[in-house]
Amino acid sequence: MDQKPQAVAEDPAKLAEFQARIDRGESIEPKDWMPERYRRQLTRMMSQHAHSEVVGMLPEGNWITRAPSLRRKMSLIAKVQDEAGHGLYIYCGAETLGVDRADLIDQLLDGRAKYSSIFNYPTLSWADMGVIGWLVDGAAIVNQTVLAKASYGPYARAMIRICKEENFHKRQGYEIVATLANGTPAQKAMVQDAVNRWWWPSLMMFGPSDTDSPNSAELLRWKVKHKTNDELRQRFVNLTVPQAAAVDLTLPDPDLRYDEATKNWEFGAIDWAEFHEVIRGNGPCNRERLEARRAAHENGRWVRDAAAAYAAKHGAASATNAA
Ligand code: BYC
Repeated sequence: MDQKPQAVAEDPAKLAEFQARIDRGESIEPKDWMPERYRRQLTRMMSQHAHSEVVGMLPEGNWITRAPSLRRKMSLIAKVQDEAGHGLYIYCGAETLGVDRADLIDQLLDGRAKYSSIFNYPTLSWADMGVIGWLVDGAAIVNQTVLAKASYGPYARAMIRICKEENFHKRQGYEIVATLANGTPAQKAMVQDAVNRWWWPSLMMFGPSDTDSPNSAELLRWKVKHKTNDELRQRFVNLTVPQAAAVDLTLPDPDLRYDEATKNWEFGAIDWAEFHEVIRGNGPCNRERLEARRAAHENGRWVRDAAAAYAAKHGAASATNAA
């Protein structure tokens, strides 16, 4: 995204006061003074997050017409609709930083902005709907529960509501997984295959390892992040291993083992070359996802135009009535 670090000379006294507010655990609100770099980091993170929610509708939206029952279809529609809502809350939150949502969306559509790597993988079977809810929303909850304490008020408040909805998403996913895992041998094989494909990309959602995460130190100092990428990834693995065992599914990692000393599930090496390829735009579905978003944006143009015309007319009418 076009938010690269640039040196902005800040008043040292204001900077010190800002850091003191952060250190006291105060919430930073839109009209408060903030360093330009804080504003840019928040804009980068929140816009990427909003884009991820909206692009994240595509892999699951793909299965709405093929849900195996009315109940499953209703849940999936509700979930995908929730993701649209999450995108809207976070775009609204990002706008409090003084950016225009239309510009952020342009950055997504012309390929300048990032969105979560996870949504560049294909959804090949119905079991993927269960596994996305369980693993992808599960990973998102681990990350977002901590972001709900982020120092920027509008972001933290959006996360509180979003996490409540993500919990429903995770449950609906795990229920699908448990049903298939207890089903016929073919259903069990289908869900195991989905777990095998989604496990490693889910671990990549937490971002590069701490030794290779250029933004973490600053975000931790400003208490946007409260935990590092590796700490959150470890927490997710620790929570998920017993959930897999409970439904008799295996995780595709021969190095997975419990360490009594640390009380952590140690896991094998992540393929960072794959992660970097995906975030460079070369994942299995990057092109398809952006094309689908561009088409949706173009097809929605008449709605935006109609809303703008209505607002202009309505605004003109209220101005006349008030006069
Ligand atoms: N994918 O310095 P780092 C959902 C980038 S949607 C792509 O560690 P940071 C859901 C990173 O942006 C949930 N890019 O960065 C929706 C940076 O690049 P730039 C989405 C990634 O910010 C529908 C570079 O790598 N959640 O739940 O300290 C259906 C270096 O990284 C990724 C969020 O967006 C990635 N996975 O930490 C179902 C959470 N990881 O910008 C579910 C909000 C890293 O410098 N974001 N990069 O060019 C965050 O918590 C943090 O931004 C991250 C990265 C942990 C993702």
